[in-house]
Amino acid sequence: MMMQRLRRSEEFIRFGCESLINLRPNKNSVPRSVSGFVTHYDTKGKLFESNVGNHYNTHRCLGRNLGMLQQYKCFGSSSASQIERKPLFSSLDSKDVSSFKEILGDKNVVEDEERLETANTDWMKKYKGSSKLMLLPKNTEEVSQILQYCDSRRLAVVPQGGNTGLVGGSVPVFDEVIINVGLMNKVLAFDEVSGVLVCEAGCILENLATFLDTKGFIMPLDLGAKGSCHIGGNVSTNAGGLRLIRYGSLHGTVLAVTANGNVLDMLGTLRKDNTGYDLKHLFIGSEGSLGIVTKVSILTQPKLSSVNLAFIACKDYLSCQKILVEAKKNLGEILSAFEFLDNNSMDLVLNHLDGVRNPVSSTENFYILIETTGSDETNDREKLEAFLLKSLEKGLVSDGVIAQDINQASSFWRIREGITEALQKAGAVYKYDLSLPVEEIYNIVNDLRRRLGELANVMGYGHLGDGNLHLNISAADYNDKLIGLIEPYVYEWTSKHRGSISAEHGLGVMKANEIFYSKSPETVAIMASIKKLLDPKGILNPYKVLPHSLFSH
Ligand code: FAD
Ligand code: 2HG
Ligand code: ZN
Repeated sequence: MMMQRLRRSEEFIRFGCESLINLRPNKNSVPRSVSGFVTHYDTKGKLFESNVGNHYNTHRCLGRNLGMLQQYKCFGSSSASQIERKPLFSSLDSKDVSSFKEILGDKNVVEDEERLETANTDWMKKYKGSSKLMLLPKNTEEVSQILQYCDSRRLAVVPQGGNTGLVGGSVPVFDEVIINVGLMNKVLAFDEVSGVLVCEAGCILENLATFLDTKGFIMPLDLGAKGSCHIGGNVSTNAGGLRLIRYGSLHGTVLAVTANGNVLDMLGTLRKDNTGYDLKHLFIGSEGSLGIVTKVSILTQPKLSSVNLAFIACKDYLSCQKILVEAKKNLGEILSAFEFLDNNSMDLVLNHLDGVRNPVSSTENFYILIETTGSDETNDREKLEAFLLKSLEKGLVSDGVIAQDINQASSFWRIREGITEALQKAGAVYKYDLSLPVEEIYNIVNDLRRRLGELANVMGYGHLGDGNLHLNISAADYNDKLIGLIEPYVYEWTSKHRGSISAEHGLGVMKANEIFYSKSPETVAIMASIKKLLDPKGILNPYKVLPHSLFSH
């Protein structure tokens, strides 16, 4: 009877698919042309020009360098709204530029204003520094030489990858020298027996995926920014993404990184190596505050022949939770993604992205994407179908479709992966990336909705299978009233429920001062000691990750 119901509704469609994974939106899904705004301040820190993009006229950005005042106002941060440029850092002079040219050659020392404008501005166009120099090293040795020089002159630096970070970590706060590793983009080795890939840090994630595809392998991580982000940036942020539920975090998959100042060569390809402390883990997720990752060795996975993707609708959050529990039990060995979005997120995508439509016929409160990856086409497909039928029978699912070809699968993924882009287009966005117990995840969305009322549109979506909520608040503009209602409320709420205020995006400049909501003072003190050990002069990505007050000298 249930099968008849499905056939009648024509919602669940049988399909066999060789490899959807390759045909997910594979063009750069990171638009570089998101309309933004630029706000300038005069030397007294007074706003004198607010420009650009339609609805942004009255906006202020979350982070801004206040010119000669050498202060940085963070509207997005409740506890420390002003950051001072540390006077102990030197200012760049012409001798420095000449020295860098000697190391890198003229071409790779960038002073061009237009290129610097781009490199100084983050993907969201919220954070903007005023660096006068970008360096483009070509190998580890050059990175080492640059860092040694900067250290000797006490010039602050910002390591930069694809600049897709969402917490203001990849751009300068003041005049830090940008070190972009984009020219270090070679695949160095691939072992088809072990699946270990060794490559330079500046390889674009999607290029690595394309390379591996020719070898019959896949990367263990995948994210919406894959067309721009670098593997070095991924390692440095410990990026999570869409497949963490299946392949685990980069702490498990990255075998070694090489970090600089002094060259720490930890580029092993062994899966097992218990000779003392495993220092590479310090560089995974340290957001460029301890060293520059120049090479990565990563365990990749064989590409399996059967990938299936379902897009389903649910009435309530409790049903989403139950489906997750059931999916882990019934699809465990083939489950490769479990993502969710609420109806506000769906509406946003439908309103702001071209060519997107809701694949299910009815509007519901929640939508879930379930992807399976396995090696038995018939069995895997039947398994997923049976699972969905059972969920429908139990009343957990109200509607759903299984992609019947690669284009459909791409269009389903486009909805989930397109939310960040749609948010950018919608106006000002306040972004929170939280880990919470799964049963609590939607309570914070509801609480915040009640708290903000008509002032803003609150969206909840994310990696439900990993307990990771992306809480996004979309509003007409950035304003102090709204931020005062959101922060520290969101951080306190998260802390009370023993969650993390940064599940996968890092702390950057946005949350450096908020670390205590998720880490004890003792833990932070040890982190600060490690920072002092590896970066005694504090030149690597200052003002990021750790509270500014810890590094006043
Ligand atoms: P950047 O943004 O350039 O830098 C990020 C941080 O790493 C900075 O602190 C920088 O200083 C440091 N860094 C960069 N390269 C190096 C290096 N070689 N050595 C040392 N430090 C370095 N993130 C997720 O976790 N999951 C997602 O699903 C996800 N989806 C996204 C979707 C979109 C549309 C966008 C725009 C972003 C998304 N992100 C996601 C955030 C971002 O893409 C990731 O954090 C990514 O790992 C950043 O890589 P990047 O090369 O762009 O690094
Ligand atoms: C995602 O999962 C990314 O889509 C971005 O981590 C989340 O925009 C966001 O808040
Ligand atoms: Zn995410």
